[in-house]
Amino acid sequence: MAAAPATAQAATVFPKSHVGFDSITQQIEKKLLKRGFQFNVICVGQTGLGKSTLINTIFASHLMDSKGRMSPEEPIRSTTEIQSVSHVIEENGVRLRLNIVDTPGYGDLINNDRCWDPIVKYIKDQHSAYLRKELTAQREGYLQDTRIHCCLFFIQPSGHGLKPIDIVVLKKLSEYVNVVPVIAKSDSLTLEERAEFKARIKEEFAFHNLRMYPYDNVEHDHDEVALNAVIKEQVPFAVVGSEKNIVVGGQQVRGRQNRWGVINVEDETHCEFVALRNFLTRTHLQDLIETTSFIHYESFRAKQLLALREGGGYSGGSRPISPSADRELSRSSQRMTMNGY
Ligand SMILES: Nc1nc2c(ncn2[C@@H]2O[C@H](COP(=O)(O)OP(=O)(O)O)[C@@H](O)[C@H]2O)c(=O)[nH]1
Ligand SMILES: [Mg+2]
Repeated sequence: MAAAPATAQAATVFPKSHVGFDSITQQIEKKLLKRGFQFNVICVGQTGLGKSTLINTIFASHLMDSKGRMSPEEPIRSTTEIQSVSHVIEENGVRLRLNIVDTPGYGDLINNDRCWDPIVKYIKDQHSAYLRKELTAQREGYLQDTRIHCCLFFIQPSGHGLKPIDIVVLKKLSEYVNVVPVIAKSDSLTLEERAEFKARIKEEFAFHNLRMYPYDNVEHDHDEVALNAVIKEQVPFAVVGSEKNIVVGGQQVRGRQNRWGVINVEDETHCEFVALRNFLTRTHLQDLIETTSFIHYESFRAKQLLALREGGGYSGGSRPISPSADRELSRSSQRMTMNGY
């Protein structure tokens, strides 16, 4: 972003009677509520790690079919191609359009050479589609946004560490998207094993310089820095998902029965599901959306504009860009140069 021009510090004036501009916050809220919000999540990880189940558990709704069937008559489904499902969920008048993208269980095959390519391509294609819309001369007032705001990366609860392929894929993905890693099915580890596994994964993140979300930002205030420090300590979240209710102490809770007893998904002493859900929905939803736009999309856009300026042409999308968009692209590229990009 361009730096604001320096101006003399203005003194604050308090009007003598109520003017009414303080209602701007309600005006904005009304407009935003009418429009609703869009949140796009992609799930990456091997088949059977509980991706569909976790999404359904986070949003407390049956949004994705799980291979773990709801009834024994249903056939077993497994994900073989990138698919997205959209739902509008509503809470206290706030509408959230949720787009969940399920990816083929990468790493399932014998030859996993470049198996991450379709996933990375999918993420870039959404940036490219947005750029195209942004540059189209007669653009609509509101752009449909399919850019991925969050990539939930499922780590197998092996107890050993990341697999070499995980490191390669995490490196690639984190260039384009906010990556939130989770230790899948953490009920298969004891609390000690879980702590050791987590420490090992953290070491690997640091050693391989893997940049996980949330990021440091100079604009963060003291509270945001403190909150992010807590989150960074918790990442990767050791989660358990379940769509089944079980009865604990006379109460219905979402949980799993395993050979050691009952896991209450929402009990913070059992797993970190609640911490993950709070992080994704209650504290960082807006930041995930903003970071996608200001960091990931901005860097994609800058690269595309640079490529165009250097005569390489627009290389982001699979379709050629329209002549009017091309003209707008070069104008916008000039503007960016003037603004110091
Ligand atoms: N033990 C355990 N099993 C789980 C958990 N989450 C899902 N499962 C089970 O694992 C199987 C695969 O889950 P699914 O969500 O379809 O995995 P996906 O292929 O990654 O989408 C199902 O039988 C689920 O009930 C979990 O946290 N712990
Ligand atoms: Mg699935």
